[in-house]
Amino acid sequence: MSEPSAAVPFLTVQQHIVEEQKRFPGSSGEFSSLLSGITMATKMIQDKVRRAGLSDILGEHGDINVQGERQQKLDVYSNEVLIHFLGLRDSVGILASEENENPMIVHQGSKDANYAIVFDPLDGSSNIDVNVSVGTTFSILRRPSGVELDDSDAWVLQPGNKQVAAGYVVYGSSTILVYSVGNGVHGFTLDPSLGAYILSHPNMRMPDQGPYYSVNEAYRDTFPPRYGEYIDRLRSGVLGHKYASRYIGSMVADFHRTLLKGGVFLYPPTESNPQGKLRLLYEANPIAFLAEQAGGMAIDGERRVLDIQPTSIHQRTPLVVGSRVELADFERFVCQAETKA
Ligand code: P6P
Repeated sequence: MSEPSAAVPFLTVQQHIVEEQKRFPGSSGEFSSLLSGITMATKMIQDKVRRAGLSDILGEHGDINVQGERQQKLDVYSNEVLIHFLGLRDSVGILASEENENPMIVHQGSKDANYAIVFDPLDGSSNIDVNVSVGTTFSILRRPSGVELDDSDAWVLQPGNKQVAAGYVVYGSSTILVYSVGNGVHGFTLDPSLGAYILSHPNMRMPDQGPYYSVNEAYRDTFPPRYGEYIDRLRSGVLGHKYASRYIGSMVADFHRTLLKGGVFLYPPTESNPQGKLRLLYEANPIAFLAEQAGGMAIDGERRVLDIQPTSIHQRTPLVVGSRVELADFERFVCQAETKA
């Protein structure tokens, strides 16, 4: 069982969000209700992830999802659990998932339905069978004024700077929930003996500079040339030290390390994914929100990710996210060079 320490008060995530939502006059407990949907669902997901090798849940579900990817059984389970628990909240009007082609309307006609939740139920799921960390990402948007439930696109196709909350759960050597409601970034470690997420990383700050760059270098030949030259700069020591490379191939895990240790994570445009591989609404936006709240930065190679106006629910974007020193150098070396070109 986690023991309280003088440095960190012994708080559950529910107790923490009650304090946080006092910043939102009239929020009437909506956030704690929404977040309890996330915590309940992810506790069930992590239980399956931890036992994936023991139950008949490994391997492919056989179906192909909207991304054209073979659905892993855990993908399907995770999606169904999140839809169930988030759909129970009267304050939720729209759910949108990486696994579903279209947004889902819940609580038709409820006057309290003021939030849309966009999520990737199990990011990195291709790593499940080889026991590599995977994650759940979520983004919470407020209903645009004057928009009805049946205009579900209007609810979700909002720029990331409209997010009222965002976060992820990383199912790694421990299960950690990281979230922000715009008042800093806070991390909670699941205590299996209590079945509760306990505050373990209050007020997380991304180091101004880090030791690592994180990119799939197998595609380097198809990056825009300046990206490869930028990576060479990091390796050369021009920023004060020679960077090491870390790449897990699971965005949530790669970002979680970047948040804790600093550095830069990149998924550039490639030949097979000229718009980048990562999804704007439920991968890049929540990550960018957290990065900025923790003192870091997130761009799409040209502009702030959070300022991108989405045009479709599953649209992709390039992503460069991380510490201020590395991102400022990227902007000078890559963005400004391309502007001059
Ligand atoms: P690649 C996992 O499939 C994912 O969507 C992200 O979690 C991860 O960052 C990326 O794809 C890895 O892609 O092309 O390097 O295998």
